[in-house]
Amino acid sequence: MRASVHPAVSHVRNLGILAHVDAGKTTITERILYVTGATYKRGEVHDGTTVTDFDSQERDRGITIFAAAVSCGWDGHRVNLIDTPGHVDFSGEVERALRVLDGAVAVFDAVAGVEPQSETVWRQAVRHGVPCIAFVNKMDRAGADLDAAVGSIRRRLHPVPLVVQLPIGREDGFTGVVDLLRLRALSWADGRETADEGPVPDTLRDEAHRRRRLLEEAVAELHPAALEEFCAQGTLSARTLSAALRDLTCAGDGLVVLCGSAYRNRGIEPLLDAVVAYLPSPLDVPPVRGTQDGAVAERPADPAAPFAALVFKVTAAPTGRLTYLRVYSGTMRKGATVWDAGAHRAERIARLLRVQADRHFEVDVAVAGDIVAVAGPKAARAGATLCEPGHPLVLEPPAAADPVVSVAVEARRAADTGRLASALANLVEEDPSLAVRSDPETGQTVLSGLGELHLEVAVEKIRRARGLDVRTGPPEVAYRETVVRGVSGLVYRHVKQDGGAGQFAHVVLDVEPAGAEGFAFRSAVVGGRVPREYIRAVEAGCRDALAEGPLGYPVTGLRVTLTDGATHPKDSSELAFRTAGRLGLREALRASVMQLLEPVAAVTVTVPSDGLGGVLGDLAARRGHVVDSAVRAGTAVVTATVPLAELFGYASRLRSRTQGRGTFTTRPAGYAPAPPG
Ligand SMILES: Nc1nc2c(ncn2[C@@H]2O[C@H](COP(=O)(O)OP(=O)(O)OP(=O)(O)O)[C@@H](O)[C@H]2O)c(=O)[nH]1
Ligand SMILES: [Mg+2]
Repeated sequence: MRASVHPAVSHVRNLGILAHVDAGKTTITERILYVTGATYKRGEVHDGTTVTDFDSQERDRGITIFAAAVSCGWDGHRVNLIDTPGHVDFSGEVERALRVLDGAVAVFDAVAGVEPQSETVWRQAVRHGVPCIAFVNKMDRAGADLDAAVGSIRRRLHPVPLVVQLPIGREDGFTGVVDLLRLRALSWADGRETADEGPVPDTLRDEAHRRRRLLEEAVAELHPAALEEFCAQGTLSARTLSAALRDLTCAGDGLVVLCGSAYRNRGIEPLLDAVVAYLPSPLDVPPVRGTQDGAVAERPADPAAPFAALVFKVTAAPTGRLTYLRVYSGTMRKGATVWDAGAHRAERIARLLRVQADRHFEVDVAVAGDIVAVAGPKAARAGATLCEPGHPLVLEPPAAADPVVSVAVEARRAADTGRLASALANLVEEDPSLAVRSDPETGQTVLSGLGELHLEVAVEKIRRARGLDVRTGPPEVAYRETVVRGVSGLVYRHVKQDGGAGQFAHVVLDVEPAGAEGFAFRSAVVGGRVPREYIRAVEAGCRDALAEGPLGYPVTGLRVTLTDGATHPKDSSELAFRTAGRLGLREALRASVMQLLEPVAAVTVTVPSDGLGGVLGDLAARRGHVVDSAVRAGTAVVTATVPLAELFGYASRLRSRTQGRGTFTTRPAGYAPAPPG
């Protein structure tokens, strides 16, 4: 790997590999590293030997969980790649990666075409304005069909596909591609590592020319300069085509489509050529924008400009903290002091590292366009901007989705409680789409995230990395109780007169339901029969009684009126009245009709409209109450209130019912009567 050579910024490509789970992103990354000479061995996902799936859980599960950065050289360019996870539970990783990338390769399965998560990551890329090219992978599989895959891309994602290759051979017999720009055949014979280039096979010549023509027409329609040449000459040169494809890609006006079989190492070199030819360099994307003293400021991707970098990832391993940065402008040197503009804190860059998955190579400088890791910063979080001390700038942090799924976590050994707390704090620091809170009512520590697998992986990480014995379970639901029918004129006398200082307090209470109001107290005592300080003591006593009602839960939704009372000249005290308030209300509640309440969440579910019936049925089975449902442009949005106790497992259920297309958000929505029993 040419780690220390610094190519010009125009010769850098920062790109992500994005797709649905299992489309072959990690395999493509692995082949890219192999083809560019960055590795000497071809690793396989199923053997657990790839460079980017280096985490022990990734190897065991055969999926990517964490976005891993690698870099390699191709045709005089440096290609910095981030292999992202495809599983929807890890979309937070994809979001953070997209924030710092200039371009992406969207991978599709040649048999399945556009899959649910391909739609999600496609939309994420569009939202971030990240230009994409497409790679239709697994052309060797039975049922692989480039045209069908392109058709589904057009239908589902709505770009204008610009197919630049024609496959040679089908399925198991897929051996190479015709490059429609140069009209040359590239083939990868079994056992050969590199492509053989030759003339287009006779059997494919007519088809290749026909498709070249289609490509020229499609490009001419989108690109004014190409249209001019096309009108003047009736055709487009390879050079014009290539330049136009680059413009169309960077502007997001067309989608260059290539194909291959990563597993068989076929089609990787042309993919790298396309990355270099069509995807933008850091200079080709708009200057990064941030705020400086409240005003919007731009920084050019220029090594001579003031330094500014965005922290997009932090790993807080016990062996040391690494901060991953995308440098947007300027130059950062080892040993420098930088400024965390959001937190108003200086940080020192002790070491600068170029990242190759789990390996790191020390370098002395990083310049605009680079993605590097640094050791030294102690507090900068994901989303922080590090910049030159004299030129503060705050860049917009990556958006984090709200956690929707929760699990209670507890150390099996009480002695581990402290270690568990610090491990959880580190988890959240590394992955801002996780959240930890301790529930004051149930006493539980609750970990929340984007899905059940997300939480399972997070907890397993603690088990493996820290050797902690952790138990998980459904979070306990915090029930309440309320008054449905109260009592009036309840008399309570608190009298203790056994010599010494006695206690005397006499109260008369009315209790009524108060709906949404938590607790209201007033006094209707006339004639000063109970002095004001004692009335306050009665109120405090009533509040004490709310901690646990006759059903065993905190009490809410009631109004208490002190209607009368009596004092004793010697034995009355605030303490006595407080006790009377507490015991009096307790007795009053026992005499009242009480109702158990459970917490409910407002759930908003978004599904393709054909999944609406299933979603409504499932919500009903969970005792959900639909508040609103609307269908627009093929998408149904349902809002319902659902008891929290019924939401455990909903994320997985919704996904399996909707083939992963359904998403939902939740927020607390108060309490509702719980069914008896
Ligand atoms: N037949 C065939 N299988 C492939 C090809 N590319 C990848 N695979 C297999 O598909 C499976 C998934 O590949 P990965 O590279 O892990 O896919 P991924 O997109 O990284 O998956 P996640 O990171 O979990 O989302 C593995 O078993 C690969 O060996 C291909 O071109 N042809
Ligand atoms: Mg992967």
